[in-house]
Amino acid sequence: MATERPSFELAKGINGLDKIILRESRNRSAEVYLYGGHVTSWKNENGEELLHLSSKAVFKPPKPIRGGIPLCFPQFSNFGTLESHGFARNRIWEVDASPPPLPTNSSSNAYVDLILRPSEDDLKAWPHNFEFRMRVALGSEGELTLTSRIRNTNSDGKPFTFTFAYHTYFSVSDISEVRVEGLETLDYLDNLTNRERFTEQGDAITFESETDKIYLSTPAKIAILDHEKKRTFVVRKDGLADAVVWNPWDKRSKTISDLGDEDYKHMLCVEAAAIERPITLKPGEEWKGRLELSAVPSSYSSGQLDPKKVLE
Ligand code: TA6
Repeated sequence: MATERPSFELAKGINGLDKIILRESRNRSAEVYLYGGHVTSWKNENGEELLHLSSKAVFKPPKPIRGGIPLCFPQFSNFGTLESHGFARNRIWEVDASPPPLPTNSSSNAYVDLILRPSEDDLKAWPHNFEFRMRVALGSEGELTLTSRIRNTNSDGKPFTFTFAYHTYFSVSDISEVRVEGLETLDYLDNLTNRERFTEQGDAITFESETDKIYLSTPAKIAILDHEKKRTFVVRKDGLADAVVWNPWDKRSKTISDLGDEDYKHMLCVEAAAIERPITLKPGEEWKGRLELSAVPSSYSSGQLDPKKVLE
């Protein structure tokens, strides 16, 4: 259990925006912008960046930052009447100096607690009082954990309902050489065909064209195998039933102004999410959604790119 006080640095990032830097032993680090409560960097002991940040990312409100880990709340995509992916990703968050206790298994004290509360304007668009607390922690093994706690603080007795995603952009060496394991045989909604429902066939998921799928009722662990880098990302999630897999590929990339034309080759979004069954909270109730990311050498599974061993 971490008993020490959190250890982080507050610094100025791009365009003078405030950012938090977390450092762990052996060069490992992570960066979080208060703008969006947005993790923009996660580096391993060799200083290698593990998240993809768009080569054309715009660090200028109100444009959300393209890459890293945007937070989709209170709405995923256009599942509702709000702006796409909700407003949490383009609001200024604050450091939460006295969060309610949150037990952790890590001995690391490289973490920060952030909080978002709605502004008057937010309340006009979405008339619900909430407290969205998020802890970003860099563990002693280099794992990155994001724990979100969302509480209904309405005083009018009304419940509210939301959808949510950690829209994580992983950095991969070559998208054509990447496989995702853990989602095979599951049902998904295909965003490219009006969210028609299909069942995934075959083995691991590989990529050779635009992909935008919402996998439903997914397991707690998903592996992303980067053959060229001999690296496996392991996504562990809790409270987040669904998983979105997105790569815009070449044509669609050209329609996204803040994404470089070639970026799609080096990124893959695998997003722990709650979409199919939105979360409803009564006043006073709190929801928790946890994401843990680790990056392990694929040799970790005895020299083979064998995700089953990682997933077991
Ligand atoms: O999570 C996949 C997705 O919803 C795609 O449909 C795609 O539009 C992507 O997110 C990016 O959305 P954004 O609003 O950041 O351009």
